[in-house]
Amino acid sequence: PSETGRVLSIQSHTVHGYVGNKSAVFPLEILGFDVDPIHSVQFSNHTGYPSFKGQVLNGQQLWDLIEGLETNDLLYYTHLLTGYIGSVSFLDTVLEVVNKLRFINPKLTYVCDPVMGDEGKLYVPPELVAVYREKVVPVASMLTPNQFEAENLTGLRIVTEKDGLEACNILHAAGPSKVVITSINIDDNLLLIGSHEKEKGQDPERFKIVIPKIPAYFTGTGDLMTALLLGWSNKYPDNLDRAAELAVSSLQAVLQRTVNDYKRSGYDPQTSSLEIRLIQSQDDIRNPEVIYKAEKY
Ligand code: ATP
Ligand code: PLP
Ligand code: PXL
Repeated sequence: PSETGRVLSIQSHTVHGYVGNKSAVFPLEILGFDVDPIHSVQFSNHTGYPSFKGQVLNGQQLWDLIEGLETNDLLYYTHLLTGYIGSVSFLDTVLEVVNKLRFINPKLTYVCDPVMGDEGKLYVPPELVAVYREKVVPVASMLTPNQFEAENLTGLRIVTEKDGLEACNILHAAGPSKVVITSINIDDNLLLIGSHEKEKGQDPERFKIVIPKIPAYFTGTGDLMTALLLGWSNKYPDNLDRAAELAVSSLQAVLQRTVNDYKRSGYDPQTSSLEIRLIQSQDDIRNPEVIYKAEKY
């Protein structure tokens, strides 16, 4: 395992609950990273609640923070992590941040969760899709779309395992050497597909992990998943399958604990979105027991 690093994480902040930076920063710190969070929004709670209030950072305000860091020579990062981004102007500024960080550290790893929607529905402005496809994917080192996002980025309809693998190939050709499609719905399972193109133009190493679907709806799991993939793939840079086994096993432990806690307090986990029991799961994040195994193709 190699050394850990310094992560700039540009994501949402919620006062209450665990999505965005609230779901990514703590696990990365547990895995030994220094994490500098920039909060792209500050909301009372995630947007799945009946209401929310708060502030949205614009592109200029993001750039102000970057300039503040630059003036003090604080812009050396090993990793940039981005998740949900709500506007084209903010995403364009993120692209400028990628450029600047790569100028300072040409080896910067940019881990991008191209959050656009789920289950056939977009929850970002439709203009963002083209910006992700044309400008963001080409500069990403690792990309972690879900099924719907991979469809939007590739133009493929993804129904089978084979479609998922095909989508990974298209995404590699567009830029990122590591691609993880975090979930494809197949019957009662979620299928994760990972692909690592170790040399440009060579056949990628590919694997899948089958995850039984828990009958509950969680929020912030995608954000936690991408953070864990960043963390473990930095420790195992040449074993994306190993990194994904560790990430999935931690995440499933968090989700099991979450469901059990809600049930114990007499709550039906199927009625609304659950806040993940992140802090209570710190041992499962630091030292996951690998229960979910990768199968190589
Ligand atoms: P994005 O952040 O890219 O929008 P997402 O939030 O849609 O992605 P998913 O792919 O849906 O992310 O989920 C991420 C991971 O969370 C999956 O790989 C899976 O391990 C886990 N997960 C989410 N919901 C469930 C569930 N109901 N049962 C089991 N695992 C789940
Ligand atoms: N729903 C809305 C309205 C969102 O803004 C987001 C932001 O990412 C999500 C769902 C995504 O949640 P998850 O990452 O758990 O799929
Ligand atoms: O990725 C989850 C997420 C991130 N940020 C905000 C959200 C959500 C999910 O609802 O509301 C602000």
